[in-house]
Amino acid sequence: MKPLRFIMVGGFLGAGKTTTLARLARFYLRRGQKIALVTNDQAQDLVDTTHLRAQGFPVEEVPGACFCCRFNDLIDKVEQLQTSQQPDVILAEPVGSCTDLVATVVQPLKDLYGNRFEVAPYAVLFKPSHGLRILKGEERGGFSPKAAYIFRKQLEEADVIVLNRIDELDATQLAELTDLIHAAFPEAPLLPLSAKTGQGFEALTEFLEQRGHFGRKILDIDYDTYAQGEAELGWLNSSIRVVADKPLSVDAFLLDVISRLHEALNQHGGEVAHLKAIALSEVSFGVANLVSSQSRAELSLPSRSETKKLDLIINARVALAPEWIAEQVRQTVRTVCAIHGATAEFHTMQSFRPGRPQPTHRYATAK
Ligand SMILES: Nc1nc2c(ncn2[C@@H]2O[C@H](COP(=O)(O)OP(=O)(O)O)[C@@H](O)[C@H]2O)c(=O)[nH]1
Ligand SMILES: [Mg+2]
Repeated sequence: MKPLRFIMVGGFLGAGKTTTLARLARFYLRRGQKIALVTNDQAQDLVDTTHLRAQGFPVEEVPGACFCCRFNDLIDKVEQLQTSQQPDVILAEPVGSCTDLVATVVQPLKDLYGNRFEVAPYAVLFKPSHGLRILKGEERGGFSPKAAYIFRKQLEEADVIVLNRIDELDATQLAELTDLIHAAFPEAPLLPLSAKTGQGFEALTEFLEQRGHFGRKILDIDYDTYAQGEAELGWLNSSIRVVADKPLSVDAFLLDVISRLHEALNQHGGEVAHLKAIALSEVSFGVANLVSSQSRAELSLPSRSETKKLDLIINARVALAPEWIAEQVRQTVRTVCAIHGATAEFHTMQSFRPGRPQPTHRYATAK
């Protein structure tokens, strides 16, 4: 059997992984290659999985912990996709608070499954909103030093650093970020790109085509700091049925939910790593995002539709107590429902702090 190309794209929460993978998926499909995706989260009800499926892609999800801790589940999901889709390329998105993926995922894939998978160079997205503050060493980079530690470690193990969102950067900002990244990670090639517009995307696809000595940067990492940094984030996944008397605007509803949550969370000073929501009606779907406390809520994918019934999924990763985030989500959804003449029925509400990562495998040296 021809080895299956395995492409994993890492990066912090909200860096643009899902947007990049969806663009890569469309690129390979246009080239006549079959693709399938594997997503990953600490819990069920991941917005990204629903979003990618709604775009028509075959997607399997590894829930419950990161790929490194659920390595065998990752293999199972890939095998399921091989049977159902016969893909040429697997696109994998790890959890955005996860690092040490070269030692725990890339190396085991190469060593234990080298005859079945051909692992592509490991690309990690750089998120400007938090990255600028963290690399400048600002007193509060938006997160504690332990969360900033994870952010840096993710980039340290990259074969290529992808500076995303260049559509939002002017020449001065781009030059400043480029200098900071080169100074912090002098050995890594740097590709500036916009996953949103596609600018610079060709260089990424060319880089990912390469074969050779990639996926070998094993981190020197302190798992205590890593675990504590991850546990500082409150994690919430919730699914909600919304029913209205009269048709409501899906986009206005979504934006209201994310903007009002943003306001509520800001009042308590907890940095937002990523807040996102997807709303699905019978005919359409829309997605709204917020990628940092300093950013603005945006409708990343408008549905341009009205409906009397929608299924809403909310994911929040915020440096605040998870119970408190859950309470804000409940209150905000009820308030927005009242404004739009609707009622909410909460189906699931999972809120917690991620547990200590315990990888299935960890390679101390590269094979
Ligand atoms: N302006 C801009 N927005 C982007 C870009 N890439 C991603 N985004 C937006 O950033 C948010 C988070 O992106 P997503 O792909 O979900 O990030 P992930 O958490 O790393 O998977 C979404 O609102 C995207 O639309 C980009 O290149 N430019
Ligand atoms: Mg994602």
